[in-house]
Amino acid sequence: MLNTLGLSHWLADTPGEPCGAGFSVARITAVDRGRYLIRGEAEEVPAELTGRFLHLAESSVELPCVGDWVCVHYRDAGTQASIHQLLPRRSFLRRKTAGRDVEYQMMAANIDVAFIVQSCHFDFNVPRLLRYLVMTREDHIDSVVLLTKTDLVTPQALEQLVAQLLAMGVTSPIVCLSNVTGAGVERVRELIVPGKTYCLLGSSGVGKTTLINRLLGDGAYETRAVSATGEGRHTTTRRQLMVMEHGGLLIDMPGMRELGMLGTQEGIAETFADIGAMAQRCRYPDCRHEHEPGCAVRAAIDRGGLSDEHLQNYMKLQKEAEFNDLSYIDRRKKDRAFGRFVHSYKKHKNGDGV
Ligand SMILES: Nc1nc2c(ncn2[C@@H]2O[C@H](COP(=O)(O)OP(=O)(O)OP(=O)(O)O)[C@@H](O)[C@H]2O)c(=O)[nH]1
Ligand SMILES: [Mg+2]
Ligand SMILES: [Zn+2]
Repeated sequence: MLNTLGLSHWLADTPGEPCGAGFSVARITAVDRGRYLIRGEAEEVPAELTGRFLHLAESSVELPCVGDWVCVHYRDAGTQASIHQLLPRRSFLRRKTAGRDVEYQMMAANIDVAFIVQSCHFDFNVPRLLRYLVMTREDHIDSVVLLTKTDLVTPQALEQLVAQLLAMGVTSPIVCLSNVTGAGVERVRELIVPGKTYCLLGSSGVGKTTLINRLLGDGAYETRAVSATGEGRHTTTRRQLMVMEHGGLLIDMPGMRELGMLGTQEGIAETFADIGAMAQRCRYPDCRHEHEPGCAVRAAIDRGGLSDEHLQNYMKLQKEAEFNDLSYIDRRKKDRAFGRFVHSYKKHKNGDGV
């Protein structure tokens, strides 16, 4: 059971018993406003953090998120559990929270591959796609681009979209699919390896949940009434991990409105490696590739060896990352959202900390 959840894969570098005597290892399968679901040897059960866990956590980053491995203690004949310890993360996805203060929010942990989902209809947006690629690369997570709703565009239009991505230097595999006709869905299934964990990232309404339903088989996950016109939408509100029949692990995520670029300099450098390589030949080491003499990047654009749009994307992300890093340092001392969370959680628990 635990290996079905990807444990052997996660333990590859850390042999031995991860939790102490009397504790069991389990995986967080869902998080919904401070309430957890976990899965260990048995069925999925609700779980809560111990008072001690909350007391020791110094920021929201140290709280469990979907995909985390934790040490738990079962109660009430195994129908409830308390979470005592968070096991080290092999990878995680985080983002800057929306709002004035720059804070982290953990999205998911122990991810092997991120499916970055965009619809080839209204949602298609290259700069946004690049942000997702930068974010996942920064966290050393492999990425696959999924273009959904191919039934709504002509094959020629689709070809153009893919050409745009390739021209922008996207090197991740790209799969085009339609949840309506089923075209391309089997290619996605073939990419999924048993025991590995995949998450689906992308804007609301691009078809993430619909695809998961297709991959899991009819009615396995969320049943919802969708009319012939596609009305009757069901917006995902919580992150949730599901097990495919052949053993692949899928995490559904709510659509994201704002994607923070916290601490992503390294990811940007890798995504725009072509620009980095050219910049080595600029006359001045601090060249901003604007109007400086001897700028190798500008020269490449003039020669037609680099697209101006690609450079603009790079500069925009670079500026954003610098800004966010600065404001984060200013504000990290007061993790106010976390304080509010602990407060409401303790109230919710009525002080019955374990
Ligand atoms: N035409 C067409 N419609 C699709 C396709 N995939 C999904 N849809 C429709 O698009 C709408 C949104 O799909 P969802 O799967 O709920 O989208 P989501 O990405 O999970 O959205 P959030 O949960 O809000 O993040 C639904 O009405 C689906 O029926 C597709 O390939 N083609
Ligand atoms: Mg959804
Ligand atoms: Zn330059």
